[in-house]
Amino acid sequence: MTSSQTSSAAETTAALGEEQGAAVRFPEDFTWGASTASFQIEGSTTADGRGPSIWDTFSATPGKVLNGDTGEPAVDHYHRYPEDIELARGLGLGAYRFSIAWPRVLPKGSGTANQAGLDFYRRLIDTVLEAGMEPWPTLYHWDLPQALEDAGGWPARDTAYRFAEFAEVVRDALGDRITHWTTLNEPWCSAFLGYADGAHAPGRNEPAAALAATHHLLLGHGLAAAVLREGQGGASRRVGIVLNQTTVRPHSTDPVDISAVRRADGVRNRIFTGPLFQGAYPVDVMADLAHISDFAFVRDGDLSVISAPLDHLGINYYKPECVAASADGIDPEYIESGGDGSAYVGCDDLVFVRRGLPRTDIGWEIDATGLYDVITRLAAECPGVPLYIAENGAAYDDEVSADGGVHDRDRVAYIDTHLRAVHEAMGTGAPVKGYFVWSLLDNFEWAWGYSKRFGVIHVDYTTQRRRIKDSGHWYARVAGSGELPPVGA
Ligand code: IFM
Repeated sequence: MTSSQTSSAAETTAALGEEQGAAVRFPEDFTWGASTASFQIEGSTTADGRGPSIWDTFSATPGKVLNGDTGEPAVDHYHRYPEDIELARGLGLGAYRFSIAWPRVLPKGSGTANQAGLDFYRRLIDTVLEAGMEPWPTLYHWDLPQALEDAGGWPARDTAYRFAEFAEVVRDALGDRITHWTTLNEPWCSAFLGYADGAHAPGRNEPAAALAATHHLLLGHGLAAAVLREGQGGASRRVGIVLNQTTVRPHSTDPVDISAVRRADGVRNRIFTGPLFQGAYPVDVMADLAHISDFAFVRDGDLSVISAPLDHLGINYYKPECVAASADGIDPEYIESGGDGSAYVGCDDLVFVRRGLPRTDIGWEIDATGLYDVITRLAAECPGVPLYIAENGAAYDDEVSADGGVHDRDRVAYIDTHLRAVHEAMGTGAPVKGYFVWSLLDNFEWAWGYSKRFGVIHVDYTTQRRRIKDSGHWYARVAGSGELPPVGA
């Protein structure tokens, strides 16, 4: 590779390399946690009054999810949460991040709350607290009530108001037990994978709708954040959002590739950070997308609701992207097909390129310098806001060995390298306050079904038996000591 961006990545790698091999210490008050999400682990999709979500509908549609997998029974966390929280406690974690299924609480998305659904989350939260961990709920991790999709979904403005209604119900029922709240997880996926690319629920291929969905997700975030800050205890609540920003690198130094990066970065990153941190959609992004949407969905006052200051910002990071203006001269083997390309609305002419780096078993290239770049960029864009790595981890085809263990050395190496990148970014002054590994448990990996395992705890999907993987034992040592051991130790 000959790109300038690649050489900047190499420089960063060299910088990270200064720490490779050495023990690395994190601050005493650093939060060590693990993340999960409701639809991916709970199962019991019709129990106790839960209504259908878009993922129930989507996964029941032939051809949408690999092997026809659905959210049933997932890893039966709905019943096995005491065991799962006990396992997390045993790893010595300080925090457990999970999401609250909107259709369990408001089966039709709006209206009468389902007490049994709220009771489940109260029991879960109490169990987390009793285990000495801090519960970190996310209000929306993609399981939109189907009734709201039937009414238009996120492209419809009303959904943002229904989300604020959901936030109010949850706040009133559970607000006395929670400090750190997250409104949305990865709104890019909800908007662009769900409404443009169609690989995620609800599976629509409507670029203009994806842009409207983006705005209404952000508006929903702003409205819900305000609701969470109101009422008794509101002043002590910390409210944030989790974004999956990534570094977009150019395939070469050719100005056309640099321009390709500007466009892809616009619809992946800046379409969110502009409204959130500057109270405006970037002018160049709106110009790039003018042939798709006139952004008339933005109404007076929306942007000030969206840009209310955050108490914390979550970063989910797995891989960087690399784009080229055209496929000319690129080995076809390196051209991504079936990747996220069609989710980059307005970028259909661009080519997403692999750089020939090692990949995890979901096919994602491993490059921790991308995480360093995302952290340092966001630290500069929203100065002073505490940052949390809300998800980071790797999918590998784990097997249970004859000795009963799961020896997932590749996952340990992935997490270790990325934690070193976090530490390096902190060395530049980035206020990273915690790290949540994705994921506590193997689970339903969306369109991949159960075929991709991200957990630091293995789940046998036939028996539901849990086994802590080597990565789980390793992560427990890191969390317990606050220190990354020297590589190879
Ligand atoms: O499993 C997902 C999670 O739900 C959201 N972030 C990325 C993970 C891995 O794909």
